[in-house]
Amino acid sequence: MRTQYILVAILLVGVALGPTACGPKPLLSGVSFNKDIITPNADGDEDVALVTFSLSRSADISIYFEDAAGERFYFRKDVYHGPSVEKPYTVYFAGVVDGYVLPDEVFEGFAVEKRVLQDGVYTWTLAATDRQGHTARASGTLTIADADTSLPELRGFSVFPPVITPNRDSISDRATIVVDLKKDVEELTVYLLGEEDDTRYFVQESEKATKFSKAGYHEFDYDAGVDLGAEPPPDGTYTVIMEARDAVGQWAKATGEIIIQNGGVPRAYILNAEVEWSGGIEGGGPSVSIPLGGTLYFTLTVENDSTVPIRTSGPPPGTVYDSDQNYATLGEHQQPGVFRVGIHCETSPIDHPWRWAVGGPDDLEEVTVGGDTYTYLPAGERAVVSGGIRFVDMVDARNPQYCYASLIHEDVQISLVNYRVDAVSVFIEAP
Ligand SMILES: [Ca+2]
Ligand SMILES: [Ca+2]
Repeated sequence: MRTQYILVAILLVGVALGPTACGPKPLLSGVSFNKDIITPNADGDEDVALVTFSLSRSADISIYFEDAAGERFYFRKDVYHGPSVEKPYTVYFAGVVDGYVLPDEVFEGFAVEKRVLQDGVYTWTLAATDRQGHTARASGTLTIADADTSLPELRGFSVFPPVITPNRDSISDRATIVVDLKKDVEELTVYLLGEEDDTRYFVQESEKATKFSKAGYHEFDYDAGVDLGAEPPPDGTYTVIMEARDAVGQWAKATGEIIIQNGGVPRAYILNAEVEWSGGIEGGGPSVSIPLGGTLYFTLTVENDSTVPIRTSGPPPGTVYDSDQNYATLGEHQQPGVFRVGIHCETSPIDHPWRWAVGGPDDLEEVTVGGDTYTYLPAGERAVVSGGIRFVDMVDARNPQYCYASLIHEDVQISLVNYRVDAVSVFIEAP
């Protein structure tokens, strides 16, 4: 306790003596602009001025410009600096200050964050305020000429739809972000910013007519990363931020909002890669022999091993196909984003002609989106799927033949682990 009092006392004495210890040395010294005119137009000629100053102790630094009417434009505002110990501070000024709006000027849907000064003569001021509130200033004159004042306007910025469910079921998985950019820029970026932390999720631009960073119509397709198998940002509300920076250093910024719901990468498996085929011969390997006109039955379990529901479509488990039928002849066409169990045999004329939903009515839940109803196996759930193929024809040249099961994510992929699982040799007995 006593030690602490002594320490505090020493600190107080130190602060009190501080200025005296530094002697008469001024807070701010050696302030200069190395040019009295600049032409900020990114032509590489007289575009920037070098500002130099020294600080004898730490202070907040502001650098601003005032036009003939006394309006003030900030280049730096209250930026903390420690004392310049060995050499002075230097900073380049390219004519760009905090965004401002001219009389009668209206920007719709975007803001100008950084903007070049209009041509004219300005009084610059560099002000330093130390911890005790003492302020020292230096000022001079700078002329701005031939400034490239055209702005990288972000007109018509929009994000659509406002809610996405990035989970590869092909239902509202993606958003489109568009803008009409009014000037060639050095950089055009779009990212999402969450409410919880400052993680930025960057959005890639689609390949469209307008070259990247050129003036014109730009479109960004946002899939939350799931197309590449990455986990999307956590469900929640995000600010969509577009920023354009031109060669002069001007910044424009547009913001929108997007809500991510039910996001995640779907992963489903045929449990243990096991299929139970009817009529398997004990000890003789997985083979079956069925008379022409007889039915090959299978049973397997599908596991949704992900945090998102997986979408599926009919026909339901229990359906028995004739071998010359397929899912399309039953009116159960392929749909992008749908998971189905498929059976394929070596003599099948099309890929996995016989397909089934990954669960029955008791296993699945229905979700209605925009008036359409879709069916899902919930996250973490399992369902038993069975079905049959009645062999109404046979190919003599391939008898017996191998058949196998796959779990198909239609128009997306069949992951290797789910492809051609647990083959069975099927012999069809001719009459
Ligand atoms: Ca220039
Ligand atoms: Ca979706």
